Amino acid sequence: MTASTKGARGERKDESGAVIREMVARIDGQVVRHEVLPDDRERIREALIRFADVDKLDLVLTTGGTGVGPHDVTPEATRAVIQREIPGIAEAMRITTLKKTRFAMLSRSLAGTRGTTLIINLPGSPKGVRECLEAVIDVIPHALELMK
Ligand code: MTE
Ligand code: CU1
Repeated sequence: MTASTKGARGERKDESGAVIREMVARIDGQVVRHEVLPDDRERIREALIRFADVDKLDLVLTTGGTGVGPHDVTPEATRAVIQREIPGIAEAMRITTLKKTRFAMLSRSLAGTRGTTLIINLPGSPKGVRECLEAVIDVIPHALELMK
């Protein structure tokens, strides 16, 4: 799920979506849904609940809206839907990628579970998505296995 007000209006191409597709293929996963939503806490919250409770997806990766801008609300929407937080996933993304980009400390990304769905926030830039997923992707299959 891409959180981008400009993306939702069709004013910005979604490059992070392609990076997610490529990274998910590394763990033999396949992207079955892709939605671009505006930075709207309620819309994002509703979509996350639907992905978990109705579509019952294994993994939901969000991109964007994790920073400290006035419109960045993805972590708040995620906080409202997860039942169990997995702080280590977000910690690993920040610790690992801080060595490359000091700005990594500005992402407020969260990760957690809702039912059998794992939800992970990623920053908005394609570079950020790649770096953060590289830091955690190999552990995701084991997490999903444990959640069943
Ligand atoms: N993390 C990594 N690994 N690489 C990056 O380039 N960009 C940072 C940070 N996390 C970045 C990153 C920047 S510049 C910002 S402002 C925050 O993520 C929040 O980005 P977002 O609001 O697009 O989610
Ligand atoms: Cu930034």
